[in-house]
Amino acid sequence: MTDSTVIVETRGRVGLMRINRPRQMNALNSEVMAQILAAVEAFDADPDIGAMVLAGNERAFAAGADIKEMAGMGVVDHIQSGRIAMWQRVRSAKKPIIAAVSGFCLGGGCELAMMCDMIVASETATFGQPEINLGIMPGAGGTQRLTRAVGKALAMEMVLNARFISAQEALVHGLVNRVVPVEHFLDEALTLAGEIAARAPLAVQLAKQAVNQAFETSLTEGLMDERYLFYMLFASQDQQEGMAAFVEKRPANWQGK
Ligand code: CO8
Repeated sequence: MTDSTVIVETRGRVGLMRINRPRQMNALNSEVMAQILAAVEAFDADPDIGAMVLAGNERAFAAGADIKEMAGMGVVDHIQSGRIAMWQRVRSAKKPIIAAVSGFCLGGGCELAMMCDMIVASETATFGQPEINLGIMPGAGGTQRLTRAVGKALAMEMVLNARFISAQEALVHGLVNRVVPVEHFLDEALTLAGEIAARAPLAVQLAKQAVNQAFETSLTEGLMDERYLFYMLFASQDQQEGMAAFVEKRPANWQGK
């Protein structure tokens, strides 16, 4: 299925999605986004999958939304198509998604990576929100998630002045989890996803939800949600199994129940 604009496969308990428009720098047109969303939702519903990896290729994770597709759109087209609202469905996945980023990660591409839960970057990764060069601004989280991740000072430069940052800068500023040589970036992301996919599934899902609450809500709301989610896990078999396994000094056998 290499003619598909998103190559979808499984590696053990990890669902892998690779954006495949190399001649267009993996620009995110409607077809690519529809395929990513379909794959995310299918993996999310599949009990044999515990985590996902979203990747591009070595040269580009994605150089943004497809400018050629967007050029003729008006405000009414945007409102009626609801395209940006649909992208939010990536963020709505219950299972963790790791973005494996190499090369250009710009505009909507950077926003898509930031909708994921972690970012593994290659040494060549370049992050930016250059929408200002097109006379527009980020519309899918680039002013919000980026600012919370890297802080106001750097976000202002990136959004208002199209400053690109390297993988190392992104690491220093907390945008990415780790930076690895380009030949390893996909394997590193798959390994990390595989480790998480082997953990207690319910606890992973609720813990992801709780960390996202910290990122997206006030501390008071986040603490209340965290407490509620913590209590909920005490209704699971995995909680009993995990604690019994600790006491009995044996590995836990997770059921996801
Ligand atoms: N859209 C469409 N085509 C693109 C895009 C893009 N974002 N980026 C690259 N391409 C195409 C080029 O047009 C070119 O095609 P062709 O060969 O037919 O001319 C091909 O990919 C290769 O690109 P370049 O020749 O430009 O390659 P370079 O190595 O010289 O440059 C860059 C690489 C720096 C990545 C350059 O292509 C570039 O600046 N791209 C645009 C980056 C950008 O502005 N991104 C932001 C887009 S706007 C956005 O993402 C808003 C999101 C809002 C939310 C979603 C709304 C629905």
